[in-house]
Amino acid sequence: MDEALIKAALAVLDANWTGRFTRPSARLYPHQWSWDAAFIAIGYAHVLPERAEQELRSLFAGQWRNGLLPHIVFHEPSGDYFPGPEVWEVTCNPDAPSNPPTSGIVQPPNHAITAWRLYRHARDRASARRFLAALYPRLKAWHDYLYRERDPFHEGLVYIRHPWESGMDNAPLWDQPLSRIAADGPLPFQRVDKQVVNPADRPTDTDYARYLHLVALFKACRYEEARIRERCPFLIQDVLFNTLLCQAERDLAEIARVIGEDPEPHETRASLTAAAINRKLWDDAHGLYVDYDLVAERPLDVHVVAGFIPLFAGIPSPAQARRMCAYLDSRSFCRLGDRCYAVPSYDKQARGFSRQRYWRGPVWINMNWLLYQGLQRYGEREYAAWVRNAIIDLPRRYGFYEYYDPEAGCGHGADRFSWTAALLLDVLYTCRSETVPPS
Ligand code: 9WN
Repeated sequence: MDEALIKAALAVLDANWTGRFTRPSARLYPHQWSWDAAFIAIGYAHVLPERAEQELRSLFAGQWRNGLLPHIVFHEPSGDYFPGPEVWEVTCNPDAPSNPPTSGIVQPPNHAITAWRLYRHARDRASARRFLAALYPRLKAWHDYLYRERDPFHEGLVYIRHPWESGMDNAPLWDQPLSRIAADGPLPFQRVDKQVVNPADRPTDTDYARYLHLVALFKACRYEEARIRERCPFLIQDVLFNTLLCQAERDLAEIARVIGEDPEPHETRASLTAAAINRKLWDDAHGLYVDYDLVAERPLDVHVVAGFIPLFAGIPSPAQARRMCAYLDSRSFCRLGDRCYAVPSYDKQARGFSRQRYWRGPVWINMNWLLYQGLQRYGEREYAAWVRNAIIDLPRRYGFYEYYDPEAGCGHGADRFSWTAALLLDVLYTCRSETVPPS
């Protein structure tokens, strides 16, 4: 067991802990982000369970009355970040809280997954059950919001309406749908991100102009979903988002069971979503899942690591899973034994692959953590071990970065990045001990 590495990971989390929540990274992301909070709490579960609970409580303090869980909660006025609350102006919608200020979009729903893990790892089950009972109505309202507002055809597939909602901000997935938005002229705003990390790695100014165009549209619609849906040029049924929702519904059913609520509606929705992912998002020609563009009414033929994440929720059949593993183990992603850190975020053979640019090729620890669990679930031991090695080796050799070059290994983006530290802790602890008490 690597005590020094555990200590180093905890030091990163301590440095980013504010007493109420954990910043993803102190300089680049000084507020609380939604899916980061859930990943971070997974790491805390092993060492600081009270902090894990606090992390989720703080996040849900920003939940809207209609159930929307915002992608950023601005607990503290300090901290340079663009776009801040004055850009989002969410209080034009009566469902948004005025305090704490929040953004007006969401991120992938991994929160019930975390809550269920906290319970499974808890030493004090009675106290963990009380925590679950308090959180359950909020988690339920969050999922209800998604199925009610974001699934207009009642397919079991919810849409995202901004690239930031995917968590994979400038993945090549969005190039085509975003090209529908005209973005000319100089930017009327100052980007802070380009002063903190290498601007060449970040999304371009044109990307940002399009991101901001969407925010302006949401404000013009006063964040009313029906109006947004009518006018938004970007509506995508995303594989990763729906996969996490499916697993989150399964875990919410487990939570419901433990606290004496009805698990059945959650199980029904999980099955509906799993079936819809298989029916509509499976790409049989290549052996992975792809997103669906609701505006153009066609699949997005772009192969990213998210296309393999349905393994995490047990969605593919064993035959599909074998095909997915063969594709992972190819020149497009990372062949077992090659000089390559598993697994790049984008097809290495595709046009526009980059080893350094955000979500356009580098290795992200959160995606590999999800993949690792998925490969284990399907008994793909060898490839799972290969992914696990990357999750441990990259931070050990190069530090706790936001993402890594899949060939050279070196880190990019924000340093002292919280979910890298937290998910590394999870991998080290779950292997060491099987400390999970029997349920
Ligand atoms: C916008 C905080 C977030 C992550 C996202 C990551 C990046 C923000 C940005 O940082 O996005 O939400 O400013 O680039 O892409 O996954 O949640 O770590």
